[in-house]
Amino acid sequence: MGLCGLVGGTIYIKIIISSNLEMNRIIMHIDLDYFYAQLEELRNPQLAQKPLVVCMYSGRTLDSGAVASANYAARQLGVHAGMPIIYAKKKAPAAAFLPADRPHYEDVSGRIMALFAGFADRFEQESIDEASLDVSAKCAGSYVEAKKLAEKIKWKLHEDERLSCSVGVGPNKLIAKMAAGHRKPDGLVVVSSIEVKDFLRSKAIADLHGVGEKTAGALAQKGIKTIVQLAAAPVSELQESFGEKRGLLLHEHALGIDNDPVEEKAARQISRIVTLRENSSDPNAIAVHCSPLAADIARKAKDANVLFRTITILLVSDRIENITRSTTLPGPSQSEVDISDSCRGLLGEFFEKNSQFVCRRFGIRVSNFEEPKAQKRIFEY
Ligand code: DGT
Ligand code: CA
Ligand code: CA
Repeated sequence: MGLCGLVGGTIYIKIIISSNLEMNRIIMHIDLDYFYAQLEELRNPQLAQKPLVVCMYSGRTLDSGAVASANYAARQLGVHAGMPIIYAKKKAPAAAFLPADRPHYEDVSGRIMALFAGFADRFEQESIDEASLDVSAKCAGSYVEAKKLAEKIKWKLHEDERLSCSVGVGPNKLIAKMAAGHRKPDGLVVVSSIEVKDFLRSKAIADLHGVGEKTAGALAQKGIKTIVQLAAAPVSELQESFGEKRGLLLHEHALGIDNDPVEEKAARQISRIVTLRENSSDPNAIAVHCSPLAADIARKAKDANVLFRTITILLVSDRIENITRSTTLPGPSQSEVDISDSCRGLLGEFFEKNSQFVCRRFGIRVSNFEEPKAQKRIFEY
Protein backbone atom coordinates (compact mmCIF):
# COMPACT_ATOMS: atom_id res chain seq x y z
CA MET A 1 0.00 0.00 0.00
CA GLY A 2 1.44 3.38 -0.91
CA LEU A 3 0.82 6.52 1.08
CA CYS A 4 1.26 9.91 -0.54
CA GLY A 5 1.61 13.13 1.39
CA LEU A 6 2.54 16.74 0.88
CA VAL A 7 4.95 18.13 3.43
CA GLY A 8 6.57 21.55 3.13
CA GLY A 9 5.81 21.71 -0.55
CA THR A 10 7.64 18.48 -1.40
CA ILE A 11 5.86 15.34 -2.35
CA TYR A 12 7.07 12.20 -0.71
CA ILE A 13 5.95 8.65 -1.05
CA LYS A 14 6.06 6.31 1.82
CA ILE A 15 5.87 2.63 1.22
CA ILE A 16 4.13 0.67 3.90
CA ILE A 17 4.76 -3.02 3.77
CA SER A 18 1.47 -4.58 2.97
CA SER A 19 -0.07 -6.29 5.96
CA ASN A 20 -0.55 -9.51 4.02
CA LEU A 21 3.21 -9.95 4.05
CA GLU A 22 3.12 -10.05 7.83
CA MET A 23 3.00 -13.44 9.39
CA ASN A 24 -0.35 -14.84 10.48
CA ARG A 25 -0.76 -14.86 14.20
CA ILE A 26 -1.48 -18.44 15.21
CA ILE A 27 -2.62 -19.31 18.70
CA MET A 28 -3.11 -22.75 20.18
CA HIS A 29 -5.31 -23.43 23.18
CA ILE A 30 -4.93 -26.68 25.09
CA ASP A 31 -7.46 -27.94 27.62
CA LEU A 32 -6.84 -31.22 29.40
CA ASP A 33 -9.79 -33.59 29.27
CA TYR A 34 -11.77 -34.21 32.50
CA PHE A 35 -8.54 -33.32 34.25
CA TYR A 36 -8.93 -34.33 37.91
CA ALA A 37 -10.99 -37.38 36.97
CA GLN A 38 -8.52 -38.44 34.28
CA LEU A 39 -5.66 -38.23 36.78
CA GLU A 40 -7.60 -40.38 39.22
CA GLU A 41 -8.25 -42.93 36.47
CA LEU A 42 -4.49 -43.11 35.90
CA ARG A 43 -3.85 -43.82 39.56
CA ASN A 44 -6.68 -46.36 39.73
CA PRO A 45 -6.89 -47.97 36.28
CA GLN A 46 -9.58 -50.36 37.49
CA LEU A 47 -11.90 -47.32 37.80
CA ALA A 48 -11.35 -46.08 34.26
CA GLN A 49 -14.32 -47.70 32.58
CA LYS A 50 -16.73 -46.87 35.39
CA PRO A 51 -18.37 -43.59 36.39
CA LEU A 52 -15.90 -41.61 38.50
CA VAL A 53 -16.53 -38.37 40.33
CA VAL A 54 -13.87 -36.21 41.98
CA CYS A 55 -15.33 -34.21 44.86
CA MET A 56 -14.44 -31.15 46.88
CA TYR A 57 -15.82 -32.10 50.28
CA SER A 58 -16.60 -29.07 52.40
CA GLY A 59 -16.44 -31.15 55.58
CA ARG A 60 -19.66 -29.83 57.10
CA THR A 61 -21.51 -33.12 56.73
CA LEU A 62 -20.35 -36.41 55.24
CA ASP A 63 -21.63 -35.61 51.75
CA SER A 64 -21.57 -31.82 51.67
CA GLY A 65 -19.55 -30.23 48.92
CA ALA A 66 -19.51 -30.09 45.14
CA VAL A 67 -18.33 -32.11 42.18
CA ALA A 68 -15.01 -30.84 40.79
CA SER A 69 -14.66 -33.18 37.82
CA ALA A 70 -16.44 -36.21 36.40
CA ASN A 71 -15.32 -38.70 33.77
CA TYR A 72 -17.45 -39.24 30.68
CA ALA A 73 -19.18 -42.34 32.07
CA ALA A 74 -20.41 -40.23 35.01
CA ARG A 75 -21.36 -37.32 32.72
CA GLN A 76 -23.57 -39.65 30.73
CA LEU A 77 -25.54 -40.18 33.93
CA GLY A 78 -25.98 -36.42 34.30
CA VAL A 79 -23.15 -35.60 36.71
CA HIS A 80 -21.26 -32.35 36.08
CA ALA A 81 -18.80 -30.00 37.80
CA GLY A 82 -20.32 -27.70 40.38
CA MET A 83 -23.17 -30.10 41.19
CA PRO A 84 -23.72 -30.83 44.90
CA ILE A 85 -22.28 -34.24 45.79
CA ILE A 86 -25.65 -35.36 47.16
CA TYR A 87 -27.27 -34.86 43.72
CA ALA A 88 -24.39 -36.60 42.00
CA LYS A 89 -24.88 -39.62 44.29
CA LYS A 90 -28.55 -39.75 43.30
CA LYS A 91 -27.68 -39.57 39.60
CA ALA A 92 -24.81 -42.04 39.74
CA PRO A 93 -25.15 -44.18 42.87
CA ALA A 94 -22.68 -46.78 41.59
CA ALA A 95 -19.96 -44.25 40.71
CA ALA A 96 -16.64 -44.05 42.54
CA PHE A 97 -16.53 -40.81 44.58
CA LEU A 98 -13.00 -39.67 45.34
CA PRO A 99 -11.79 -36.64 47.26
CA ALA A 100 -9.81 -34.10 45.22
CA ASP A 101 -6.05 -34.36 45.72
CA ARG A 102 -5.06 -30.87 44.65
CA PRO A 103 -1.30 -31.17 45.40
CA HIS A 104 -1.09 -34.18 43.10
CA TYR A 105 -3.01 -32.40 40.32
CA GLU A 106 -0.71 -29.41 40.70
CA ASP A 107 2.40 -31.58 40.45
CA VAL A 108 1.23 -33.15 37.21
CA SER A 109 -0.02 -29.80 35.91
CA GLY A 110 3.42 -28.28 36.56
CA ARG A 111 5.11 -30.97 34.49
CA ILE A 112 2.58 -30.66 31.69
CA MET A 113 2.81 -26.88 31.52
CA ALA A 114 6.61 -27.11 31.28
CA LEU A 115 6.15 -29.58 28.43
CA PHE A 116 3.68 -27.33 26.56
CA ALA A 117 5.84 -24.23 27.09
CA GLY A 118 8.68 -25.93 25.23
CA PHE A 119 6.55 -26.01 22.08
CA ALA A 120 5.62 -22.32 22.06
CA ASP A 121 7.13 -19.00 21.04
CA ARG A 122 5.21 -17.53 23.96
CA PHE A 123 3.29 -19.40 26.58
CA GLU A 124 0.58 -18.52 29.09
CA GLN A 125 -0.91 -20.85 31.65
CA GLU A 126 -4.61 -20.02 31.94
CA SER A 127 -5.59 -22.41 34.74
CA ILE A 128 -4.50 -25.69 36.29
CA ASP A 129 -5.42 -27.53 33.08
CA GLU A 130 -5.41 -24.91 30.33
CA ALA A 131 -2.81 -22.99 28.40
CA SER A 132 -2.49 -20.65 25.44
CA LEU A 133 0.50 -20.97 23.14
CA ASP A 134 1.56 -18.41 20.58
CA VAL A 135 3.05 -20.56 17.82
CA SER A 136 3.09 -17.98 15.03
CA ALA A 137 6.85 -18.05 14.42
CA LYS A 138 7.24 -21.77 15.24
CA CYS A 139 4.74 -22.58 12.53
CA ALA A 140 5.80 -19.77 10.18
CA GLY A 141 2.23 -18.55 10.08
CA SER A 142 1.00 -21.82 8.58
CA TYR A 143 -2.15 -23.51 9.85
CA VAL A 144 -0.98 -26.77 8.29
CA GLU A 145 2.19 -26.62 10.40
CA ALA A 146 0.15 -25.61 13.46
CA LYS A 147 -2.04 -28.69 13.04
CA LYS A 148 1.04 -30.90 12.81
CA LEU A 149 2.46 -29.28 15.93
CA ALA A 150 -0.82 -29.83 17.79
CA GLU A 151 -0.74 -33.51 16.81
CA LYS A 152 2.83 -33.75 18.06
CA ILE A 153 1.94 -32.14 21.40
CA LYS A 154 -1.02 -34.48 21.85
CA TRP A 155 1.17 -37.47 21.07
CA LYS A 156 3.90 -36.31 23.47
CA LEU A 157 1.42 -35.68 26.26
CA HIS A 158 0.12 -39.19 25.85
CA GLU A 159 3.64 -40.61 25.65
CA ASP A 160 4.91 -38.82 28.76
CA GLU A 161 1.83 -38.65 30.95
CA ARG A 162 -0.75 -41.04 29.43
CA LEU A 163 -3.18 -38.12 29.29
CA SER A 164 -5.48 -36.76 26.61
CA CYS A 165 -6.33 -33.16 25.85
CA SER A 166 -8.39 -31.10 23.45
CA VAL A 167 -6.64 -28.57 21.28
CA GLY A 168 -7.94 -25.59 19.37
CA VAL A 169 -5.97 -23.59 16.83
CA GLY A 170 -7.03 -20.16 15.62
CA PRO A 171 -5.95 -16.63 14.78
CA ASN A 172 -6.38 -15.45 18.38
CA LYS A 173 -6.98 -16.65 21.94
CA LEU A 174 -10.75 -16.35 21.67
CA ILE A 175 -11.12 -18.55 18.60
CA ALA A 176 -8.46 -21.01 19.79
CA LYS A 177 -10.26 -21.50 23.10
CA MET A 178 -13.63 -21.93 21.46
CA ALA A 179 -12.10 -24.39 18.98
CA ALA A 180 -10.61 -26.40 21.86
CA GLY A 181 -14.06 -26.69 23.39
CA HIS A 182 -15.67 -27.57 20.09
CA ARG A 183 -14.78 -31.24 20.06
CA LYS A 184 -14.11 -32.95 23.37
CA PRO A 185 -12.54 -35.17 24.55
CA ASP A 186 -9.30 -35.77 22.60
CA GLY A 187 -10.25 -33.14 20.01
CA LEU A 188 -8.19 -31.13 17.56
CA VAL A 189 -10.02 -28.32 15.79
CA VAL A 190 -8.30 -25.83 13.52
CA VAL A 191 -10.13 -22.63 12.62
CA SER A 192 -8.06 -20.54 10.24
CA SER A 193 -8.71 -16.81 9.89
CA ILE A 194 -10.88 -17.30 6.81
CA GLU A 195 -12.98 -19.91 8.62
CA VAL A 196 -13.70 -17.75 11.66
CA LYS A 197 -16.98 -16.34 10.36
CA ASP A 198 -18.49 -19.74 9.55
CA PHE A 199 -17.19 -21.21 12.79
CA LEU A 200 -18.86 -18.49 14.86
CA ARG A 201 -22.07 -18.95 12.90
CA SER A 202 -22.13 -22.58 14.06
CA LYS A 203 -21.78 -21.73 17.75
CA ALA A 204 -24.39 -20.76 20.32
CA ILE A 205 -24.14 -17.30 21.82
CA ALA A 206 -23.42 -18.81 25.26
CA ASP A 207 -20.25 -20.37 23.79
CA LEU A 208 -18.79 -16.93 23.20
CA HIS A 209 -16.18 -16.08 25.79
CA GLY A 210 -17.56 -13.49 28.23
CA VAL A 211 -21.19 -14.44 27.64
CA GLY A 212 -22.45 -16.15 30.77
CA GLU A 213 -26.00 -17.12 31.59
CA LYS A 214 -26.79 -13.61 32.82
CA THR A 215 -25.44 -11.84 29.75
CA ALA A 216 -27.15 -14.35 27.45
CA GLY A 217 -30.43 -13.56 29.22
CA ALA A 218 -29.95 -9.80 28.91
CA LEU A 219 -29.08 -10.16 25.22
CA ALA A 220 -32.10 -12.39 24.58
CA GLN A 221 -34.33 -9.66 26.03
CA LYS A 222 -33.01 -7.35 23.33
CA GLY A 223 -33.81 -9.98 20.71
CA ILE A 224 -30.14 -10.96 20.33
CA LYS A 225 -30.04 -14.74 20.36
CA THR A 226 -27.21 -15.64 18.00
CA ILE A 227 -23.61 -14.56 17.50
CA VAL A 228 -24.55 -13.25 14.05
CA GLN A 229 -27.21 -11.02 15.61
CA LEU A 230 -24.74 -9.86 18.25
CA ALA A 231 -22.19 -8.95 15.56
CA ALA A 232 -24.84 -6.90 13.76
CA ALA A 233 -25.98 -5.02 16.87
CA PRO A 234 -24.82 -1.38 17.13
CA VAL A 235 -21.82 -1.10 19.48
CA SER A 236 -23.33 1.97 21.14
CA GLU A 237 -26.38 -0.06 22.14
CA LEU A 238 -24.23 -2.82 23.63
CA GLN A 239 -22.15 -0.24 25.47
CA GLU A 240 -25.27 1.36 26.89
CA SER A 241 -26.34 -1.94 28.42
CA PHE A 242 -22.99 -3.48 29.36
CA GLY A 243 -20.64 -0.53 29.80
CA GLU A 244 -18.09 0.87 27.39
CA LYS A 245 -15.43 -1.78 27.73
CA ARG A 246 -17.65 -4.85 27.93
CA GLY A 247 -19.92 -3.61 25.16
CA LEU A 248 -17.00 -3.17 22.81
CA LEU A 249 -15.58 -6.56 23.79
CA LEU A 250 -18.89 -8.30 23.08
CA HIS A 251 -19.03 -6.65 19.68
CA GLU A 252 -15.46 -7.60 18.83
CA HIS A 253 -15.80 -11.15 20.08
CA ALA A 254 -18.96 -11.65 18.02
CA LEU A 255 -16.84 -10.72 15.00
CA GLY A 256 -14.07 -13.10 16.09
CA ILE A 257 -11.71 -10.23 16.93
CA ASP A 258 -9.44 -10.60 19.95
CA ASN A 259 -6.14 -8.78 20.26
CA ASP A 260 -5.28 -10.11 23.71
CA PRO A 261 -1.64 -11.25 23.54
CA VAL A 262 -0.31 -14.51 24.93
CA GLU A 263 1.51 -13.21 27.97
CA GLU A 264 4.23 -14.99 29.78
CA LYS A 265 3.43 -15.00 33.48
CA ALA A 266 5.87 -15.26 36.31
CA ALA A 267 6.35 -18.74 37.71
CA ARG A 268 4.01 -19.85 40.46
CA GLN A 269 6.29 -22.55 41.75
CA ILE A 270 9.81 -23.83 41.43
CA SER A 271 10.66 -27.47 41.95
CA ARG A 272 13.29 -30.10 41.43
CA ILE A 273 12.98 -33.85 41.64
CA VAL A 274 15.56 -36.67 41.58
CA THR A 275 15.35 -40.42 41.17
CA LEU A 276 17.08 -42.18 44.06
CA ARG A 277 19.92 -44.48 43.15
CA GLU A 278 18.25 -47.12 45.29
CA ASN A 279 14.65 -47.17 46.49
CA SER A 280 14.56 -46.29 50.16
CA SER A 281 12.37 -46.12 53.27
CA ASP A 282 15.05 -44.35 55.28
CA PRO A 283 14.41 -40.62 55.75
CA ASN A 284 18.09 -39.99 56.49
CA ALA A 285 19.18 -41.61 53.26
CA ILE A 286 16.65 -39.54 51.29
CA ALA A 287 17.59 -36.38 53.20
CA VAL A 288 21.08 -36.29 51.64
CA HIS A 289 19.32 -34.84 48.58
CA CYS A 290 17.83 -31.95 50.55
CA SER A 291 20.84 -29.64 50.44
CA PRO A 292 21.69 -29.90 46.73
CA LEU A 293 18.05 -29.59 45.67
CA ALA A 294 17.48 -26.71 48.09
CA ALA A 295 20.58 -24.91 46.78
CA ASP A 296 19.36 -25.25 43.22
CA ILE A 297 15.86 -24.04 44.05
CA ALA A 298 17.09 -21.11 46.16
CA ARG A 299 19.32 -20.03 43.28
CA LYS A 300 16.39 -20.17 40.86
CA ALA A 301 14.22 -18.19 43.30
CA LYS A 302 16.94 -15.53 43.49
CA ASP A 303 17.30 -15.45 39.70
CA ALA A 304 13.55 -15.00 39.33
CA ASN A 305 13.47 -12.48 42.18
CA VAL A 306 10.72 -14.29 44.07
CA LEU A 307 10.23 -15.01 47.74
CA PHE A 308 8.42 -18.19 48.73
CA ARG A 309 6.41 -19.13 51.79
CA THR A 310 5.38 -22.72 51.18
CA ILE A 311 7.80 -25.62 50.98
CA THR A 312 6.67 -29.04 49.81
CA ILE A 313 8.34 -32.42 49.60
CA LEU A 314 7.29 -34.76 46.81
CA LEU A 315 7.68 -38.50 47.22
CA VAL A 316 7.01 -40.99 44.48
CA SER A 317 6.78 -44.59 45.64
CA ASP A 318 7.99 -47.71 43.86
CA ARG A 319 4.36 -48.20 42.87
CA ILE A 320 4.20 -44.66 41.39
CA GLU A 321 2.04 -43.26 44.18
CA ASN A 322 2.59 -39.52 44.53
CA ILE A 323 2.75 -38.08 48.02
CA THR A 324 3.23 -34.45 48.96
CA ARG A 325 3.72 -32.87 52.39
CA SER A 326 3.92 -29.13 52.87
CA THR A 327 4.79 -26.55 55.43
CA THR A 328 4.35 -22.80 55.36
CA LEU A 329 7.01 -20.50 56.77
CA PRO A 330 6.05 -17.65 59.10
CA GLY A 331 7.38 -15.16 56.55
CA PRO A 332 8.62 -15.00 52.95
CA SER A 333 12.04 -16.46 52.31
CA GLN A 334 14.68 -17.06 49.68
CA SER A 335 16.90 -19.13 51.92
CA GLU A 336 18.44 -22.46 51.00
CA VAL A 337 18.64 -23.39 54.68
CA ASP A 338 14.93 -22.72 55.20
CA ILE A 339 14.20 -25.14 52.37
CA SER A 340 16.51 -27.94 53.46
CA ASP A 341 15.59 -27.69 57.17
CA SER A 342 11.87 -27.74 56.38
CA CYS A 343 12.30 -30.71 54.06
CA ARG A 344 14.25 -32.75 56.59
CA GLY A 345 11.48 -32.06 59.12
CA LEU A 346 8.76 -33.07 56.65
CA LEU A 347 10.62 -36.24 55.69
CA GLY A 348 11.03 -37.25 59.35
CA GLU A 349 7.35 -36.65 60.09
CA PHE A 350 6.21 -38.55 57.01
CA PHE A 351 8.31 -41.66 57.64
CA GLU A 352 7.40 -41.70 61.32
CA LYS A 353 3.84 -42.48 60.24
CA ASN A 354 4.59 -44.30 56.98
CA SER A 355 7.63 -46.45 57.70
CA GLN A 356 6.58 -48.94 55.00
CA PHE A 357 6.65 -46.35 52.20
CA VAL A 358 9.26 -47.24 49.58
CA CYS A 359 10.49 -44.05 47.94
CA ARG A 360 11.74 -44.08 44.36
CA ARG A 361 11.85 -40.36 43.54
CA PHE A 362 12.23 -37.40 45.84
CA GLY A 363 11.53 -33.78 45.06
CA ILE A 364 11.18 -30.35 46.61
CA ARG A 365 8.91 -27.53 45.58
CA VAL A 366 8.57 -23.94 46.75
CA SER A 367 5.43 -21.94 46.03
CA ASN A 368 3.09 -19.31 47.47
CA PHE A 369 5.27 -16.55 46.09
CA GLU A 370 5.33 -13.08 47.45
CA GLU A 371 4.67 -10.38 44.84
CA PRO A 372 6.89 -11.63 42.05
CA LYS A 373 8.82 -8.65 40.76
CA ALA A 374 10.37 -10.33 37.76
CA GLN A 375 8.61 -11.62 34.68
CA LYS A 376 11.02 -14.46 34.25
CA ARG A 377 9.77 -17.81 33.15
CA ILE A 378 10.90 -20.69 35.26
CA PHE A 379 9.32 -24.04 34.99
CA GLU A 380 9.97 -26.87 37.30
CA TYR A 381 11.84 -30.14 37.00
P1 DGT B 1 -13.39 -31.06 30.48
O1 DGT B 1 -12.39 -29.97 30.26
O2 DGT B 1 -14.76 -30.68 30.08
O3 DGT B 1 -12.98 -32.35 29.87
O4 DGT B 1 -13.48 -31.33 32.04
P2 DGT B 1 -12.56 -30.84 33.25
O5 DGT B 1 -12.88 -31.68 34.43
O6 DGT B 1 -11.12 -30.79 32.85
O7 DGT B 1 -13.15 -29.40 33.53
P3 DGT B 1 -12.50 -27.96 33.41
O8 DGT B 1 -11.54 -27.88 32.28
O9 DGT B 1 -13.64 -27.00 33.41
O10 DGT B 1 -11.73 -27.75 34.78
C1 DGT B 1 -10.44 -28.29 35.04
C2 DGT B 1 -10.37 -28.79 36.45
O11 DGT B 1 -10.70 -27.74 37.35
C3 DGT B 1 -11.35 -29.92 36.74
O12 DGT B 1 -10.83 -31.20 36.42
C4 DGT B 1 -11.61 -29.74 38.19
C5 DGT B 1 -11.49 -28.25 38.43
N1 DGT B 1 -12.86 -27.66 38.43
C6 DGT B 1 -13.62 -27.33 37.36
N2 DGT B 1 -14.82 -26.88 37.71
C7 DGT B 1 -14.84 -26.93 39.06
C8 DGT B 1 -15.84 -26.59 40.05
O13 DGT B 1 -16.95 -26.17 39.76
N3 DGT B 1 -15.47 -26.76 41.35
C9 DGT B 1 -14.22 -27.22 41.71
N4 DGT B 1 -13.92 -27.34 42.99
N5 DGT B 1 -13.28 -27.56 40.82
C10 DGT B 1 -13.59 -27.42 39.52
CA1 CA C 1 -10.37 -29.50 31.11
CA1 CA D 1 -10.24 -26.05 31.96
